[in-house]
Amino acid sequence: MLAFDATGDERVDIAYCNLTSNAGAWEKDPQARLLVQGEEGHFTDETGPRMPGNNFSTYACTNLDADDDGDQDFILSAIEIPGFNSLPVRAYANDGSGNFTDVTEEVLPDKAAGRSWGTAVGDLNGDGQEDLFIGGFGTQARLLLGRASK
Ligand SMILES: [Ca+2]
Ligand SMILES: [Ca+2]
Ligand SMILES: [Ca+2]
Repeated sequence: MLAFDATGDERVDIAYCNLTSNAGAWEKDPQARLLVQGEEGHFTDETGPRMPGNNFSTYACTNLDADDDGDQDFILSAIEIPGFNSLPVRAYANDGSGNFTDVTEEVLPDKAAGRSWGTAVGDLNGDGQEDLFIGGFGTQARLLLGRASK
């Protein structure tokens, strides 16, 4: 679960990702969800209009400003369940108002696939760009170095 301002109104929102089950049968909807904070601290589930639909399960998610445009984007470590199969890590770009679009194919290398597990963000090579580490369960862990946008 993540708490960050997705919508750009300086109120913290809540995003979370889900597994349908612990590698067993389909049990619950694994849709990643976004709860938007309104006035007086009330949260509304705005997943439908704001988030891409997903049937994959997600072990972990993280937020970072991946495209350097000042808003927080979203990374999901996706796994196919039932089964326990590798999938590409997903990247969702924020339009600045908290509407997310799946931009995986444009921004992540093909090799960013696996049974992805926990994720962490930090500038590991000291170039000022955030980098992304993706753990793997029985598959290769990945380190993706951020590049400055042109
Ligand atoms: Ca907000
Ligand atoms: Ca951004
Ligand atoms: Ca870096």
